[in-house]
Amino acid sequence: MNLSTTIAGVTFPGCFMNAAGALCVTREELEALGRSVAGAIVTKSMTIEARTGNPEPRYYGFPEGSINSMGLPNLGYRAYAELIPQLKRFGKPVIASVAGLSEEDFPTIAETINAAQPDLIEVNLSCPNIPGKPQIGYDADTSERVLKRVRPKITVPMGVKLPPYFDPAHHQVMGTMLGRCGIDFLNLINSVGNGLVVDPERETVVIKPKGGFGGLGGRLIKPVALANVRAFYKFFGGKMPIIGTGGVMSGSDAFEHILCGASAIQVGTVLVEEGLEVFPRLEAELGAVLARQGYRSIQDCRGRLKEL
Ligand code: ERO
Repeated sequence: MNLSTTIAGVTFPGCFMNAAGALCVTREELEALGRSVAGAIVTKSMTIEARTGNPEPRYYGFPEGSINSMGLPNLGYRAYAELIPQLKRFGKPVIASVAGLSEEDFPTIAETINAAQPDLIEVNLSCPNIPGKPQIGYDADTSERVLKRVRPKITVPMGVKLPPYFDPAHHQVMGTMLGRCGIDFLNLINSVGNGLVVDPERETVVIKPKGGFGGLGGRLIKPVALANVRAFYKFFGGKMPIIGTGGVMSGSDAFEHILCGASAIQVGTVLVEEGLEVFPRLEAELGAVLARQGYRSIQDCRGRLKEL
């Protein structure tokens, strides 16, 4: 089965890739992604200065998913700008994930990273884990200001990684705003922010930062992710490329994302839990589901979810 796909004119040899944050902070991790079956290399979201991130424990996996409060551990944007040309030698697209601790950081990072010419740039407006800093993506005015400052700095396809929204009114407001910002693709969704997981035996939280509050990922967030992929797919009339992220543990989960409108799939929790071997497994499983359902490619079934 041909699982290649296209996002904003860039061709990916396979539709599965890591979600920003999952096994993609260091040079070694990024090179391992390059050697793997992953269809792209996505960097950790980067800030101006290198960061060690929040205190540990800051990631916890449990049967239904995961909770994290990593706190943006990354090498700093200058290091990633140097790495990107080397990563491109693996012959698959490189997606640079740009974050920031203030509005000013975003255009600064974007300009230098764009000069390193990754294949695409993803602007992360949805980090839930920096104490005292709300997610930009929950404020449409701030999001618009940031995106309009970043847009002129970027010549490669520019996407936005959004948090989940839980009301059609918010999809409407954000979709309308994004339509004014010259966005080339969306990545939906980041983790479901500020969840709380409790260990009843120890009577404790399971991660240290922010009193145990953190971003939820994995199996339990799939319906929220699918709803956001579907809502934005419909808002843009199928014309906005979407990377579906959230709750993909199997090829069948990926198929559901594609039916809802995703063109490619990112995996976080399952990659952290299973390692790089997850990519051939997901490809085999998705290939089998597509064949069973009578589709010949991802494009064939993208968005074809039936309503009752
Ligand atoms: O804590 C983090 O580094 C982090 N965790 C997430 O679940 N999503 C993020 O976007 C993020 C940092 C940008």
